[in-house]
Amino acid sequence: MNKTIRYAMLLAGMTSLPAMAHIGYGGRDFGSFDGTLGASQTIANQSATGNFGWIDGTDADWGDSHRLRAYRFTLTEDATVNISFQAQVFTPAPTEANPNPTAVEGGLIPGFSLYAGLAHVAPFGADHDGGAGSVAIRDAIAGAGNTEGSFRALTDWAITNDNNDPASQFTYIGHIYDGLGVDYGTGLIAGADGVADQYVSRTFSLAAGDYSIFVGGADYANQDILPLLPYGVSGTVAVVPEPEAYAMLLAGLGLMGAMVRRRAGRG
Ligand SMILES: [Ca+2]
Ligand SMILES: [Ca+2]
Ligand SMILES: [Ca+2]
Repeated sequence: MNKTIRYAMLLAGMTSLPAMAHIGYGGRDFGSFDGTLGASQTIANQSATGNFGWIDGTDADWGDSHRLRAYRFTLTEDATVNISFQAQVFTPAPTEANPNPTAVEGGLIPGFSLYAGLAHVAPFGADHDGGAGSVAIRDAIAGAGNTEGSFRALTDWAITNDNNDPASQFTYIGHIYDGLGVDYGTGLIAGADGVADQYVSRTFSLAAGDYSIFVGGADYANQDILPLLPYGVSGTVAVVPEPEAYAMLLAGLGLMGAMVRRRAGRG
């Protein structure tokens, strides 16, 4: 579609929505974990606007971070964590501006990327795609006017606030998205989980530090469907055994099984 027409349609869609939130973690901080196995935190009743925010950050013109939700967590020690997100239907709490909210859409096709690093948090101003500093960061890499936003799902990216504070750096660690895989003309986007069940889960072995997760939809074609609706999502971060330890445990169980069988055979 002609870029100008698409932009006009986007603007038309935005006027019917509440004010767009810049990048923030309010209500979406999974908290702090040490290496204690089994520690876990779930955050439900969140929503992303539109069902395409994540996959739109895999293409040549990058993506708009307003179409995703940012989450954070902290590891005080090295740990292996499982991160999962799934579609969720819920009715938002009433507010003064919206005393009778309707239920969110339940059809989120989730995708997420994990990064080391955090966006600016208070007392600093919130990061957003439209500020002069953020545009300058993008133009320096992709050329002037070649991007629709700062979000990149498959690699590092950076963004800043209206005060031009030193940029927030997101160092890419990994990603996953729901379903059999999307190809919008440039080949299959790697990282589909192979099961279209509106659920994604991936395990990462991480060093101590601060992490951001950006979650959004993976329905590339959906970005032309207006108005943009909120799609509900629930997510969990859990400390799990290292893959190596888990493999050793399974091998150990297998060995015990063999010994038991041999003993039984002798009897
Ligand atoms: Ca894009
Ligand atoms: Ca787009
Ligand atoms: Ca899945």
